[in-house]
Amino acid sequence: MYIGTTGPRGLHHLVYEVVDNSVDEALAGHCDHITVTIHPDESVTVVDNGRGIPVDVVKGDGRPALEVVLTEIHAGGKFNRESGYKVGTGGLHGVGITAVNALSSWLTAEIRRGGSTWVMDFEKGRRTSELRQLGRADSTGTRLTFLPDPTIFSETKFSLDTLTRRMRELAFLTPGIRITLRDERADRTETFHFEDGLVEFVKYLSR
Ligand code: 0RA
Repeated sequence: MYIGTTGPRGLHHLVYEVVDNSVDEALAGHCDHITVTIHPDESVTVVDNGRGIPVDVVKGDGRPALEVVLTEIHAGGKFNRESGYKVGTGGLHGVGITAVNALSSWLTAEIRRGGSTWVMDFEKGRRTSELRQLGRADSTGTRLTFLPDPTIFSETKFSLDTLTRRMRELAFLTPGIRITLRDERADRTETFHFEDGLVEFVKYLSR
C-alpha cells in the first residue's frame, strides 16, 4: 500500500505508518503522548494514550473492530457507515496499519478501553488469537508491537538516526505532542516536545 519498497526506507516506513495513526489520534484531540521503542530483537512498540482502537463487534461483520482495522483495507467507507467509526479512506486511521500487519512476522495489539485491557495477535497479517480480555485498565490507549518480516525486507535493522529525525519532525508538526523514542539496543531515550511547532522548527533548521 504505502510502504513502497522492501529496502531500508520501507522498513522505517512501517514505524511511520503506525505512529501516523497515533498522531491522527492526537490531532483529533485525544492523545498527547506517543512512545516508540526499538527492542533488541528489532521489533518495535508504539504506544499512545488515545481512545484505543475500538474492540466491540462491527455490525454486519461480526468481528471485533480491532480485527477489521488490522486486517482490511478500508477504502470503500463501508466500515465507516456500518460501525460509525471513522477509519480508512486515506488520511484517517487504519490504512497503513493493515499493511504493517501484513508485512510483519508477528504483531500484537494491546488496547486499553472501556475499563479493560484487550489483546489480539497476528502473524503475517492473519489473526492468530481471539480477542482476549486481559484485565482492568484505568486509562485508555493503543499499544502495537510488530516484528518486520525478514522474508520481505532486505534489511531489518532499524536506524536510530533515521527514526530520531522523523520523530523530531512529527513533534515539530504536531505542537504540544510528546514523542518519546527509546532504543533498548543502546539504552538510549529521547523525548521530542515543541509547544511552538513550526516556529521552533525553523529555528532548529537555521541553528
Ligand atoms: C478507530 C476509531 C477510533 C479510534 C481509532 C480507530 C484509533 C486508532 C489508532 C491507531 C493507533 N492509535 C489509535 N487510536 C485510536 C475512535 C473510537 C472512539 O470513538 O472512541
